[in-house]
Amino acid sequence: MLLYEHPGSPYAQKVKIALREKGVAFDVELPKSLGTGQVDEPFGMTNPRAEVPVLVDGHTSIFDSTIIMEYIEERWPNPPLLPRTPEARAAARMTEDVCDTQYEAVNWGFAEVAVFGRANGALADTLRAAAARQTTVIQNWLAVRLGDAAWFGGEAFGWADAAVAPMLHRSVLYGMGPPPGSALAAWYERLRERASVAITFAEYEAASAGMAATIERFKTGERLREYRDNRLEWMIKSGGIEVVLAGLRDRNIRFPWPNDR
Ligand SMILES: N[C@@H](CCC(=O)N[C@@H](CS)C(=O)NCC(=O)O)C(=O)O
Repeated sequence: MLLYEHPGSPYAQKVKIALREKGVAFDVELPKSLGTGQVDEPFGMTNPRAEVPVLVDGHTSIFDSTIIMEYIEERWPNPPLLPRTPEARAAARMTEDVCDTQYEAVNWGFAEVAVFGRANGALADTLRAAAARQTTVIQNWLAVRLGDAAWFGGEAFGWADAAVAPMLHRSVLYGMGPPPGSALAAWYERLRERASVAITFAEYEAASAGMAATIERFKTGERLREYRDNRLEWMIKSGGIEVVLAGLRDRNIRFPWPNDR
């Protein structure tokens, strides 16, 4: 079992938490071409979008973290991560979908400013403030879904917890965590204690230490940030269309496959 990944990818983190919950052993590989959009090495052949994660299981390779989650659940049913009833399963999938689309885009947009330095001055303030407001909206939505349960699916850790984990963790690292003393903050404390999560977060933190060189590559255009669907939408709706235009001018962003650039 091989997982093409980047330890910082929240989608890869979700999948690693699921594999670890199931007790499935796997190797990890960081594709050399990640961030270029190139599809001409073994990794690229597995995903025309040139995105991680990709799970390779023998002759089968699967891209997109949600499809990988489905595969993991079907291939290793025990312990189950999805709850039993159709209603609860749909609820878990909706939580995952919001995390993968709207929530991830907010964290990504914040990082474009705070980590990758794509905006300064008033524009940076606007984008940071938008990220903070939207984070609160999404965390309030999550707090209602969690209620007073231990986990998003009720008594047992599961699918939705694995999906929320990397997103909320990123918010905390960016200083936008849930209010102290809230049920969501207590969930986060419980979450961090879980072995599957603790290892995955530790790998992310270890990789973050070497980020400076990577950030430079994205400035020079040696690497191209992928401005895709929800991320592109976030930048525009939050007031950052100038960031997109500058990225096109400086040729250090890319749009998703298929494209001519
Ligand atoms: N919908 C995909 C999104 C995956 C994705 O966007 N991965 C990012 C890393 S977080 C990536 O590999 N980007 C490639 C790039 O930036 O060139 C999934 O759920 O797996």
